[in-house]
Amino acid sequence: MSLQQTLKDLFEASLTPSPTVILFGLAFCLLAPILLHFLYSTATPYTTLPSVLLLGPPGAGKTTLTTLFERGPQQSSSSSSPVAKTHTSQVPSSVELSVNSDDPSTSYKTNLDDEGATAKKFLLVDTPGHPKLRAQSIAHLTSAEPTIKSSLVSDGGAKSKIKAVVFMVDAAALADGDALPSTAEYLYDILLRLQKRFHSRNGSRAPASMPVLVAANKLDLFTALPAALVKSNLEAELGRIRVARSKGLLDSGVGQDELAANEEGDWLGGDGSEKFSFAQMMEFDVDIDVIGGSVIGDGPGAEKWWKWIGERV
Ligand SMILES: Nc1nc2c(ncn2[C@@H]2O[C@H](COP(=O)(O)OP(=O)(O)OP(=O)(O)O)[C@@H](O)[C@H]2O)c(=O)[nH]1
Ligand SMILES: [Mg+2]
Repeated sequence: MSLQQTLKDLFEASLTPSPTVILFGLAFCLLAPILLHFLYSTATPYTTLPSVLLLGPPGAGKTTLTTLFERGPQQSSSSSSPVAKTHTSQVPSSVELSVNSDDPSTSYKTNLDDEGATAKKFLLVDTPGHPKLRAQSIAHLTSAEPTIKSSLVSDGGAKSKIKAVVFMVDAAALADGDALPSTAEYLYDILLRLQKRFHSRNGSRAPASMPVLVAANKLDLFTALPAALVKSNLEAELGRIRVARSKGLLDSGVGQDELAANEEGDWLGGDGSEKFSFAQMMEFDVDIDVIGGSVIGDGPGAEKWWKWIGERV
């Protein structure tokens, strides 16, 4: 009886206009959204996954690699083909993959659930290589905190932080020289973006370093260039492009002062030396590795790339 009475009194008091009730009501209305916001915003970092951006010219094998990694765990048990038939990509797509967080060198074919290993999830974002669609893919790299927006990622609203870039090239196509200029041009634009990103860091808070893997694909073909030659050919071509671009500016009548100002932005690599090498990009926290492999056929396989990715997500 007394409990009922107290409840009744409380209820009546809460309905009677009094300063205390109004104050409580106001405080609740104002604080609840703020509290909810903080709860939500601190919880999100744990739900967004790190991502790895897969770039490269058309036909390099990006989509083939994506399907290989995606089907990896099922593939060991007698499936007919580890990779899907691909066609020219027109929109980016991403797949959720997981590496063994204790041992990144565990094969992508291993089913981590069966092994009882701790899995670390990440997104592999496959992009189209067509020149008209490149700008969109590269744009993700510019911001100080490079992120992939939700349109690429299946869970709406979330942004995913880019942890590494894989630039895939067709080592067989590079062998006949025709593909070299366009491939190097694409890589030049990517590296220049990363260099600008380094310059645009605000204050002393430098952006985290960005590892780049140049994946020399199709080494199953006997015509393919070995990884070391892919590296030196690309470096030589990148050197030519940077000289050509700065000459183009000189010829177009841009004054020396303007050129000096521009060089900050358009000259790839640190010093003014004639020869370009990937090592020069270390100055901008861009660490480049070149590793050969193959997605299909009887070649070195894709395990080394998987390990490289696993160590960086
Ligand atoms: N021989 C050989 N062929 C490969 C290898 N990887 C991919 N290919 C073939 O290369 C062709 C192009 O592969 P895709 O994965 O569609 O190329 P992509 O990089 O996604 O191309 P875009 O979507 O146009 O940017 C396909 O016919 C693949 O079968 C490889 O390791 N060796
Ligand atoms: Mg594709």
